[in-house]
Order: sequence, then structure tokens, then C-alpha cells
Amino acid sequence: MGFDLGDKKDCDILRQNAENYLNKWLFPFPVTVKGSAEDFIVTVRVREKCQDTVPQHGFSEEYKLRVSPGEVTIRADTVYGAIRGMETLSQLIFYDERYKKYQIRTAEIEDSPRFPVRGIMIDTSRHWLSVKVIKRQLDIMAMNKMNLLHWHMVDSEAFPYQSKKFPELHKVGAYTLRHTYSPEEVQDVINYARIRGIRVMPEFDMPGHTNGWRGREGLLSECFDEEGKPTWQDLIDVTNDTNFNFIEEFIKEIVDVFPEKFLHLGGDEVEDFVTQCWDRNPKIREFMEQKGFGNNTRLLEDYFFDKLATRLRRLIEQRTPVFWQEVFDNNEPDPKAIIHVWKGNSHEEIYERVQQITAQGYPVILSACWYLNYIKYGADWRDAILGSVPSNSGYYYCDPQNFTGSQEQKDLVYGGIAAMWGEFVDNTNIEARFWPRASAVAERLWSPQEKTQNASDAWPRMHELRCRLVARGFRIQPTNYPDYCPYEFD
Ligand code: CP6
Repeated sequence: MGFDLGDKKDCDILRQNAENYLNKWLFPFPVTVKGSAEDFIVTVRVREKCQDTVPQHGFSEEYKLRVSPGEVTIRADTVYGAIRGMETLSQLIFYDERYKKYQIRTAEIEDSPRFPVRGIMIDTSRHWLSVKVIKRQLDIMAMNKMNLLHWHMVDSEAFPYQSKKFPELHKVGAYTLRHTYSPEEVQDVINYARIRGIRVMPEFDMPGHTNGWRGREGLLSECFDEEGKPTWQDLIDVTNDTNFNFIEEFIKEIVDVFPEKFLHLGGDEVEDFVTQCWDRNPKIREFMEQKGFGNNTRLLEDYFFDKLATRLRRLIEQRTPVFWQEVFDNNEPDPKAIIHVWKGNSHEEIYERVQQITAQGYPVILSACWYLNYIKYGADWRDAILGSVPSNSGYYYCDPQNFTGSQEQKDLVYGGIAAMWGEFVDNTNIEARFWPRASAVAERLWSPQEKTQNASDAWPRMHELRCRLVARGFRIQPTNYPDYCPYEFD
């Protein structure tokens, strides 16, 4: 077996994937197409150029795959479509018990994703993740046809990002100098993702969840407990213009480092810290008086987000800002912003929020249904997980367009991100906790609604994919159904 890449012989994306599928993911298995010669060639034909492409929102992942005794062909508009086709081809290979050998199913497939955004979120603040482990997740994502890594880079606990302009941030904020990401490592992750048709969307959360930024003198406002004693500083001092200069300079660097056009700026849970850090802070209170905000800290939040938008306007011209849903709930997001939904106690409640946000014309990315950091006994990819809502409310059954609204509203639902907050995961357990639970999300976001109504139909696919990836050396937990794999991990 080999690949004929046609006029794209020099394309790094196609070459590296061809090599990986041949040497790593198909193993040294002697694969045959039933009824054809032992050896065969996969013809890959791609319409658009490969040179200098970076996957961006709305990129085509469509492909046509034909496997017949006489020929194996992958046709696609983009190299990213072609590599999705290579993955499907690899999944058509099976062990034929009768002939005691590996064979490929014949097939005629035309395939493309239902939603443009299909991702996972990692949190490298609460626990550091090695580049090696992040890359393993990127490999598994590609095998699940996911296309976006949301990198929640920093937070209250630690600042692992090594800034070129502001090295004091990681020097003070990282757990240790080893628990960081150098500029070379960040580029390595971005490039590894690009080769797999995966975008890397960084998040720099502000103005809350910012204690990790403590290396920057004067950035955080002083906070006080009930007795007036100094306490945990987790909010930016938004009254100081120097801080906006700093944010502007910092984001300028981020825009240079990350080619991804979506830029996540957080905005979540600001109100958890408003009492300690703004209400009880005399300097902030005085500023609020001056501005005529009285003691309404909501107005100070608005001031921050307005000023952030103004200050970043020039930079953001080539970017789309993404905010957690509080910025929609409590403030007025930039009209260009995407709203990232993470709250809601049932699928119905979540659909209702998506309905309201799209009614205001904002695009939505959904995570609320897919908080994979929650664990409990059972097959949560399929069954109840949210509050006390019974069965059929697992990850698989959440459909982001399942609300009453216009076609325009439905089109504003860009997709979803399975989130894994880092409090209880690190290099030792993130892989098994993510997968195959995120595979249920991947199928929901890729496949047509009418073909994905039923988790019992999905289970054999989940199981098959899980075993296949176990055989490829990934630590993917069982689908929570008594089962076995033809190849067991050892
Ligand atoms: N950190 C940040 C977190 C969470 C959020 N933002 C979070 C909230 C609730 C749960 C898990 C995580 N740890 N920055 C919310 C978006 Cl259950």
C-alpha cells in the first residue's frame, strides 16, 4: 500500500499524514483490498493549494472516498478534506477472521461535517500538561475528525505561557520554570495541530481568574475579606490606564504567536470576586464615584469590556473575539463577538440560552452540555449527567440546534467544545478521561442529525473506534458497557 499524492507530492500535510497512516496507524499490517492485488495505491487528488495554509473557521473538510477492487481514491477541495478521508480509509480496515488477514471494506463515501467548530478544551493552569500529552490529544482529535483545540492557557493558579515581551509573568506566575511553554513549544503544538487540520484557539481569561498574572506589578486590584484583611487577588484593576496599555501590548504578542483568527478573552465569573476586589477597594470606589457609577460594579464591568474592545480594535480587526456567556448575560459584548455557552442545568435550559443569544445575532459555541471534568458512575456519554434529569440526556443527546428559531439563528450555532477543566486532571489521566467521552461529542458535531438519533446505534461505532485507538496505543477508557477489544492494551 502506498499513496499517490499527484501534484501535491511536496505538501507537508499530505506527506506527513501519508507517512503516519502507513507506518503508525495502520501498523505494518499487510492490507489488501478484497479481490485486488495484495499491493495497492491510494490516489489522492486535492483541488486547492497546500502551501502556507492554516486551518481557519469554515475551512472545507469535505472529501469523497472510493474503495473498489480496482482503485482507492480520495478527492477533496482542500488538503484538510483529504486527511479526513485518509482517517476514514484507515477505519475501513478490519481483521477478516475467515481469511486470517486484514482487509479493507469497499465503499463509496461522500462526507462533510455538520458544524464547523468541533473541539476540546484543555486547561494548563490548574495542572501543567506536557507537550507530548497535548500532541497525543491532537492525534486522537484527528482520529475523531475534531478540528479545534481551545487552549485555556492561564488562570488564577498558574501562568505557564512564556511571554517574550513580559517574562515576569511566567517567572512569577508559573508553578516552576519547568512547568511552562516556551515559544518553540507553543509553535510546535500549533504546527502539530495544523498538520492534522486542527486550529489552536488560545484563551487569555480576563478581567477575572487573573491571579496567575501576579508577576505584572499593579495589574491586579487589591482585595479584602469581610474584616478588611487583604485577600486573594483575582481581578484586574481596570481603573488604571497603564493596565490597558499592558493588555494591548500583551495581546499584540498573542496575535503574532497564534495564527488562529478566534481569540478567546474569557470574561467568566467576574462577579465571584467583585465584592472583595472592587466593592471593598477604596481606590476602585473612588474611581466609580468619579465616573458616576455610584456603587454599581456592573457599570465598571461594562467600562472594562468597552475599553478592551476600543483598545484592541485595531488588533481585533483581523480577529474574532470569543467570550464566556457572562459577558452576554451581564454586559454588552462587541457586536463581532462569539458567545461561549457553559451554564445550564438541563439540555432544555441550555437550548433556551442558545435560542436567546442567537436571537440577538451572536454566534454561539456550546460547551454547557459537555463538561467532561464532571465524573460519575455510568455511561455518561449517553445517560443522565445534568442535575437529576433522567436518561437520554448524556453528551450524545445534546443537539446544539435543538431550539425553536429561524434558520439564521440555527446557522449562528458554530458547534461545540468538550471542556476538561484541569483541577483533577494532569498528564496521568487526561487521555482516559477525555476519550471516548469526547468521541460522543465528535459524532454529534460531525454527523447529520437524522443519522444520530439513537445512542444504541452509536454504541457499536463508539466501541469499534475505541478499540481501534487502543490498538494504536492510546489509553482510552471503556465505553462503560461490559465489553472487550480484539486487541487489549498492555
Ligand atoms: N475556571 C474558569 C473554572 C471554571 C470556569 N472558568 C469552571 C466552573 C465550573 C465548573 C468547572 C470549571 N474552573 N476560568 C467557568 C467557565 Cl463545574
